[in-house]
Amino acid sequence: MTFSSYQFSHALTRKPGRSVAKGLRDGGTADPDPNIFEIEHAAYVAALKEAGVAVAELPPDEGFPDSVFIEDPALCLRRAAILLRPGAPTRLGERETLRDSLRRFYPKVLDLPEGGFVDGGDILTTEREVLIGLSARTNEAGAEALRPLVEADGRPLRLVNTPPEILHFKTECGLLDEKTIFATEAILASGCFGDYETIACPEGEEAAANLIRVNDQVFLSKGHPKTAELLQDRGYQITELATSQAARVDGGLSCMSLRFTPPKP
Ligand code: CIR
Repeated sequence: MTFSSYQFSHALTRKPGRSVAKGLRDGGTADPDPNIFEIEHAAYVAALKEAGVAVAELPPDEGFPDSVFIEDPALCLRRAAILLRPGAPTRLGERETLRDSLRRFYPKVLDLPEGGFVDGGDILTTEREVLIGLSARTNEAGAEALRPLVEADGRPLRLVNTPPEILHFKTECGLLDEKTIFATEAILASGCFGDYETIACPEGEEAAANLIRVNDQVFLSKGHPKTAELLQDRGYQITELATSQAARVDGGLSCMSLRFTPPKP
């Protein structure tokens, strides 16, 4: 069986800890409630399983308040997994907490060389390329250090810009299928998607753009009725999930899992 860039057999997740209440955030949002976060996270994990994914769930890591956002410290490719270097100082150490877990699935776990910074939330992989959005967390030195590792895995890396008001590139875009990307007007205006088909996120529902395609399902953040209708009209099957607590610390659906298909030995 071959897997495309939205079909996955496995995912790695990490339960939120009590310390998630101290997670990083840009605005003055209220602290997330760890109990409600746990419930929303459990529903997310259940939806991954329902979509046909085997989920390896890691325990909370109280030392890293943002570690529920497991997508940021690593990148899972076709043949190798790469431990990245998250750009927020309090998150840099998260990379090491994933080494052993990734080794269970990947014979090759590589390290992004020191120097620059890259957050996984800035990386969008498609069938034919890997896009990396430069942002406040991902710089050019990090992206260029990543290039040879990604390209050795078989796809070119292309640098694009994340609009400055957006935390991560994928905060406001996501892959719907091999040729279609869903994105907000802010990201679309940068012209970075070239000849992909694009679907614009309805105005006022920008938080819905952090969607993920998982096998036959599109996971969509609850409370975005215009987006839900738009995607259903286009023939996508959607699974709506509550992200009220992740949103308080600038997180969403994509960042709460590493989705991958382990390479064949
Ligand atoms: C952070 O600021 O790093 C976390 N509070 C949120 C990370 C969200 N990750 C993502 O969008 N990929």
